[in-house]
Amino acid sequence: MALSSRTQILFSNILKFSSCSQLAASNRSSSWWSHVEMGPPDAILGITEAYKKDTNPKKVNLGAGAYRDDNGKPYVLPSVKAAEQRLLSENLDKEYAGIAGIADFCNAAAKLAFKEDSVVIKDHLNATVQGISGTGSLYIGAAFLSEFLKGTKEVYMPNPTWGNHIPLFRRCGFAIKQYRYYDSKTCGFDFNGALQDIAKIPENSVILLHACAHNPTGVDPKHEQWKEMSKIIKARKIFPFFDMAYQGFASGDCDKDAQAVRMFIEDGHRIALAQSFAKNMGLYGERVGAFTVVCDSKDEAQRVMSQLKIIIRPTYSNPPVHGARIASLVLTDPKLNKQWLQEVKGMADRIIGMRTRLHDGLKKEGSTRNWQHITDQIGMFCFTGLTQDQVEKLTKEFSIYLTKDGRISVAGVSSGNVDYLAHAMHQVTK
Ligand code: PGU
Repeated sequence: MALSSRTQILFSNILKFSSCSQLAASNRSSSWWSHVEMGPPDAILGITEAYKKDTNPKKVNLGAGAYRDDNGKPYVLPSVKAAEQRLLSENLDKEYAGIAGIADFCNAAAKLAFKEDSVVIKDHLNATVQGISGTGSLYIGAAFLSEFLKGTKEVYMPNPTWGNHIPLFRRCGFAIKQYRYYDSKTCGFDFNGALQDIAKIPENSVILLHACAHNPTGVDPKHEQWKEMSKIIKARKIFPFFDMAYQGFASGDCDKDAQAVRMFIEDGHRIALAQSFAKNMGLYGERVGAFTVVCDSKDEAQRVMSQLKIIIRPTYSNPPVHGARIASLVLTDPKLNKQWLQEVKGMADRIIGMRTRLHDGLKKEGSTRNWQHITDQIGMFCFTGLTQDQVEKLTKEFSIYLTKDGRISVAGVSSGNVDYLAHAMHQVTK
């Protein structure tokens, strides 16, 4: 039966349309995402993924910096558990926090960093917001500086630094530069190199400083060296941004570990500060942190605060409440606070003990190399000096997982694996 001419036109239009859309589909190789390439695994968190797949019962994960107890198990701090139980009994609601987070938490975090009697706290010079742990706090900070610091849009980072600093600042529009930090000959701080490089940093650039327990090297400037750095950073009009992810983990004492931050304030710097409670409260997955800009006046701090909120609002609207409520209670309840400070010291001391046992174990194995840096370095990490080949061997032959740069998380070393680690390290370095 012949089709009417109108129906014929309709059919031919449908055919034309469908061949057009086939063409469009073939132009984009049939999928919206066919051009998306496989990205590399994360240099730190990718290690944990590889470790989980390994079936060797002797496997050891020294990749990500996460504290383990001496049985190799994740550690929920008793002070944190007690705070959590108290919060549960209070039957709190789950309403949104404000954009800047829980105010009591922000105040307590700032006091932990600057100390209660600091001019920052007494004169209300701080604009402090709750952040999504250390990373989210750094990100809000980098976004704020990118928008409001009238400067070079260059950030100078220690070489080396925590791997994630680089893409984080880059995404916020900064050009990434470095200053000398680690001296592989001495396995220590390259003080002269750092000073020379800082002296060349253009005015109004940002310098990123690890407040304590430098990651990945475990090497911190000494008090007098910080003093010199503070002087030159001030003279050159460079903006200091402190990343304090390990307060308490370097010396076991939260006040001592804040000495660089407090010294810069005493020296008249206006700083930015990112804090994390992942490590010192073991609140890793709860994502508790804070970001502070220290301002010239209370009024300026309020204006800065308003802009931080404007950045946060479209980013994640407002931060999660549970972890910040825990941290707030642990920081403000005198009994819980005292208990927590002891627990932080306990974690730091266990790590220091493991450094000695690893060092002695290598000697017992017969290693003639100088391993003194294992005990000299501080904080969660040891920058072993192992080459990439040696790291690969450790992983392939002994199922010991660590980052390619030879960094081990000493927080993952325990009585049960320290001898095995010493043996394996000797085997790949002898
Ligand atoms: N800043 C530094 C210097 C860090 O080492 C880390 C964590 C952070 C900030 C961010 O930690 P938050 O968990 O966001 O508070 N570095 C660890 C943990 C694993 C990772 O890379 O995130 C590490 O192993 O280097």
